[in-house]
Amino acid sequence: MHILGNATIARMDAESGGYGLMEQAAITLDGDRIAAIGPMSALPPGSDFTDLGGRLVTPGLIDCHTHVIFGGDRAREFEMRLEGASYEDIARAGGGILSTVRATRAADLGQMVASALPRVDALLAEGVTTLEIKSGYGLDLETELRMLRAAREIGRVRKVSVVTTWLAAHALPPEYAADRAGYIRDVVIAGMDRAHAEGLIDAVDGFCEGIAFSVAEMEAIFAHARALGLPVKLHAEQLSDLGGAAMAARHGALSCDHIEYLGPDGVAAMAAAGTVGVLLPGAFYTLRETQFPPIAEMRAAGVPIALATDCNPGTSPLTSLLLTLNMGATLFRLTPTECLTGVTRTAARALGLADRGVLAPGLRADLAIWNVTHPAELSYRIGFNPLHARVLGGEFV
Ligand code: DI6
Ligand code: FE
Repeated sequence: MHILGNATIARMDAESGGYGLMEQAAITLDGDRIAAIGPMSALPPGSDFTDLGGRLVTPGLIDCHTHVIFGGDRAREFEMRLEGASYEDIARAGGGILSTVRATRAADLGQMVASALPRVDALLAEGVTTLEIKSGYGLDLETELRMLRAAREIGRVRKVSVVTTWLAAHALPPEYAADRAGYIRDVVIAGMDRAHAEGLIDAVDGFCEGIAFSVAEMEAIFAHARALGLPVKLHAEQLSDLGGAAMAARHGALSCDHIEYLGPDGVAAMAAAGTVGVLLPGAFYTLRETQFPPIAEMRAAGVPIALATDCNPGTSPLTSLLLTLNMGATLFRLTPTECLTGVTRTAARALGLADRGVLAPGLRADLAIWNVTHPAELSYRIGFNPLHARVLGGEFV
């Protein structure tokens, strides 16, 4: 048993509906689990005692939507846009998502891991203990599989739990431009079978948009995923309201992500299914989007709200979950309680993980310990990292 005492503990439990704050408290760890949480006065001082000096303890943070593995970068494209180039100019110069696909295909597994690690390390340095990583920049069978193997490898070489998502339905590669059905059959479905057989897939995702895959195409992909017993989630209503979120909710989706253009039917369907709405303020900011996600409607209907970085080279080159909290508050007017809940309890739910995201006896001992006294400070500051330490599965890292 290891007791962490003299702490302010934000349990983030559903019962409190907020931070579930306890001052002058202690948390007892037993192996990789939380054994007890209570007032200092009630806990007998154990042999293994760490005095946290009044620091704040929260659940380890969870980034539930990232594309952190990719080849190359798009900085030059960013520069060209600011110098006045159009999207077409950039495409002609070899830019856009297909430039990332070319660079990702050219990377072997070691290169994929090595180029992702600085981004992963930036997230871990801010208290992340669970990280979702998607495929989707290979768009051929071997590269999509390699991306998920690289994701698993990141979970071995770093102290973090990695959750993998099959996102072969991200874009149509040029070699299949005239054969959408062929791509879905040969890569999205055949690859899903192979990756699943290798134990590489924790969930299946897709980009449902005019420029990507239709609601009908995604529905067929989801039917296959569900037949394999895999949970689904969707990039939905990011640029337009196609009705993807309602379809995903009918398939029991864990989450629908982006959802700036989500309409009333989508909100109702997500509420009925208990589907989490994952808001991605980094993409909203980068694209200078003006359409806000329907947050008041989601609150009224009881759709749980999560926040994530969407770390990707095109629309959200963001590797800070703390800045994401601040953007959630400042851009979306979420309360600091909603922001922190969105990267703990609700983010865990968006990944289908019932053993974390909350501090309670029996759950995983994944903690973030902060040099602040009140949790609102985590959303309030801009570009400041007050992390003192992370605890992953009961181990200080
Ligand atoms: N939504 C996005 O904003 C990114 N992918 C997605 O599904 C864009 C990806 C890129 O431009 O690299
Ligand atoms: Fe995304």
